[in-house]
Amino acid sequence: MDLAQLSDRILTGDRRALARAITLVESSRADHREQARELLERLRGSGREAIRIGLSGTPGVGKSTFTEAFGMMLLGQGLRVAVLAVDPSSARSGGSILGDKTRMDRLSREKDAFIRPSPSQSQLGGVARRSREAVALCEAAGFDVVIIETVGVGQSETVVAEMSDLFVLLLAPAGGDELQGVKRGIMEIADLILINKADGDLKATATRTCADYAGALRLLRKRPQDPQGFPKAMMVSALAGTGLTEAWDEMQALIGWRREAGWWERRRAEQARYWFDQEVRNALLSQLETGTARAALDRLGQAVAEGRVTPGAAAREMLETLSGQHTAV
Ligand SMILES: Nc1nc2c(ncn2[C@@H]2O[C@H](COP(=O)(O)OP(=O)(O)OP(=O)(O)O)[C@@H](O)[C@H]2O)c(=O)[nH]1
Ligand SMILES: [Mg+2]
Repeated sequence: MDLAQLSDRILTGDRRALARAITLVESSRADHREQARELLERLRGSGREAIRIGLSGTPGVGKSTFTEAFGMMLLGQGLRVAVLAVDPSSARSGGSILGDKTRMDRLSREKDAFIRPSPSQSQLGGVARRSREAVALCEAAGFDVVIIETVGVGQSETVVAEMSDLFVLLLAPAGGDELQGVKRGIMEIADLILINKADGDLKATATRTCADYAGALRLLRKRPQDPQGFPKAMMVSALAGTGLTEAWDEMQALIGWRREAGWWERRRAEQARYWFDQEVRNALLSQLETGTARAALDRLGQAVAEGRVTPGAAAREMLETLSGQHTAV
């Protein structure tokens, strides 16, 4: 199949073509990169826009269960849903792929849903680009909602937030008054905090946890991209299916307001700039990975260590070496 055919089939919403295209953007082979770029360029003009929801939470908080229940609810409203996982730690990805497949088995059988596990690669930069391009492909394929799931272990939340319109943090009910060690930076990027497992014995604890977070959110600096009452903390039960439509209503209210106020477009424009910047940086860094560059680094590093040349002069020579070589982005 050539790129024109592949792009046509993606535009008709063909999930197999979409899966194939994602495999293409995940490849690091130079000829595949070239094709991936051309494909994305072809699809750029599709004019389709999904609601991109970033979803993060610690292992076991219920991300998969929530995604399945929330996804099924969206399908029930006649929407098409894609789920992409971003998992920067290669050690985890094997297990979580299997886990997600089994836990999202209802959603994965639906023809209006598409589920794609994380590309297995340990470097966050590489995963980020592939995921962002996969999101773009899902949009072109006409999905209404794209859920980008990541396990909350550190930097990956920020990366996911940079490719999302909305960032949702999933938390578990917790006793005591400590805020589950949620980093301030993560709180600051959340648009909606959902306390999951608000059912059975955990209901009372969930109510307290929710109140704690609502209070903590009110103490944060007001963000210009939020209407009154946001960011918000709410209770859900992915297992019992409660609070899901309410959460979706809030997301839509937030999105509606941001569209009206111009924040939606502004944010997307900022994100495009951010990713451009990242691409340039990554490409420059990758120039250090070639054989010639490594040899020069070794040679000059040795010279610096032996005091034969200053670090500054050696760095300058290194950059001259680099500017003499060409590396593909
Ligand atoms: N009581 C209750 N249990 C839940 C709820 N949602 C998820 N669980 C349970 O919590 C456990 C973990 O759920 P998962 O959906 O696998 O959590 P996850 O965040 O995807 O976990 P990782 O993929 O390992 O990061 C499972 O045993 C679920 O059945 C809920 O709303 N209520
Ligand atoms: Mg999971």
